[in-house]
Amino acid sequence: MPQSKKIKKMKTLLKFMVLALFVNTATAQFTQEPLPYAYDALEPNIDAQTMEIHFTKHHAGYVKKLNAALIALGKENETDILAILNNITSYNTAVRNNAGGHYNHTLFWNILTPEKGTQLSAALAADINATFGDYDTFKAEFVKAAATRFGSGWAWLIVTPDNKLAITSTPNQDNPLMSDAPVKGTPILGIDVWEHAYYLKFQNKRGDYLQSVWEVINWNQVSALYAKTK
Ligand code: MN3
Repeated sequence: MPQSKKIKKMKTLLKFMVLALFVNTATAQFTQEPLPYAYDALEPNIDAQTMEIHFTKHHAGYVKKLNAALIALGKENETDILAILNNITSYNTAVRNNAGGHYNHTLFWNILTPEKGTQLSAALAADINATFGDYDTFKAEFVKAAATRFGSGWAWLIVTPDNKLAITSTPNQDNPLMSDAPVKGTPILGIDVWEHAYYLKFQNKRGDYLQSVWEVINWNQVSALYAKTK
């Protein structure tokens, strides 16, 4: 092989190596955990088509766009979603919306279950009674917060920094972990009230969706998050 051809070959190889290195560094890190149940597992409360679109299009889209937004900022090595949320005002809107979207949906999938008869722990039940009066009042206040959230957003049960339970709601993909949240705290329950969460089955009847989704909440998991947070 002539010398010039050898050099050309080496140059091409080098180009590929540099490209591979670049592609490797610019692959951001956030990924979707698998859904902990089948798309149709929450039927009839949440229909299979809604679950599938919600998981594979909406949530997947937030993850993809979060990674792209971090790469665009040269922050593709950031791997801690909580650190990002806690410092959200130092990022742009793309990171805000998509980091929120990723965190919120990951929580949402995990506090739902097809399992019947999950239970509030004694400690969480006692705190709910002490904070809201009784369980029915708690449910009514939560559903009201979710129903009256104007436009797209979320309703939350949180543990505040002073260790108290509180109900709050946020617009868009914001959440109470964000540094500029009006009511701050760690979510132990979050319900998605974006129309994409219910419109196929419930159309404009958000109230019917809220009653329905309430029946598939995993109270064991909410109680475990409460125990971990308190
Ligand atoms: Mn959603």
